[in-house]
Amino acid sequence: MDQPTNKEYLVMHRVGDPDELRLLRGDITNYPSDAIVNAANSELLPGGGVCGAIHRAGGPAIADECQRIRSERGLISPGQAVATTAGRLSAKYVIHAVGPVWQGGDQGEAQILASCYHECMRAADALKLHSIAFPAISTGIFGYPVERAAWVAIPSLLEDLRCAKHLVLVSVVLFDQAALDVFAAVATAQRKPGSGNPYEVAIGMYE
Ligand code: AR6
Repeated sequence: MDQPTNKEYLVMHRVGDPDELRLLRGDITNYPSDAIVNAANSELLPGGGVCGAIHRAGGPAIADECQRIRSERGLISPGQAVATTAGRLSAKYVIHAVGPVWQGGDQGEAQILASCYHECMRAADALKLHSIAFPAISTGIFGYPVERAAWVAIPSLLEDLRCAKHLVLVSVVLFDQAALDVFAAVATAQRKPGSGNPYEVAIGMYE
């Protein structure tokens, strides 16, 4: 399956009925989902990138709750996630996940990144949410190569979605077209014979 060119598209990765992993381009701050995930820092401070955008759009209630959590729990380790209010956002919760800083790949970065996805999925399912949306954690300021991140994110999310009790829709909202193309290519490659991935993948177009 080739990726479309010069068109907006989304990738639908059907895991069951109605469970679906969706990959698309967009701004996660206005994406409709019960929870959106923030690519956070260990201090849970409003930073740059998607974190800054989420705090700006959601307003000070998010940073206030982050500060409360920080004073109770201390630093959040890479690979962990905590849920807060979503403030003014349409989501019910923001789940703050601390990704790994890329250090060349032999410092456990992949395991830490997988843990981020697993912890967010576990938290959202425990909150009995039906939908969750992720950015490509660690692939901006933290420097994780996008293709390697996709090879961690997609199998982690598929595995967790299959086991989830409440979650039925998991979206990965990629900020730029290049990142979506990479994630779409990885999703498609996972369907290759012998990949062991039994799921159906479809690419839908929209104008
Ligand atoms: N919607 C979706 N994705 C976005 C958006 C958006 N509105 N804005 C950026 N991205 P980054 P990290 C993408 O740097 O690498 C912060 O300061 C972006 O293109 O936000 O995990 C935190 O506080 C990239 O692909 O997060 C931490 O200190 C992806 O989101 C540190 O940066 C992640 O990029 C975390 O770095």
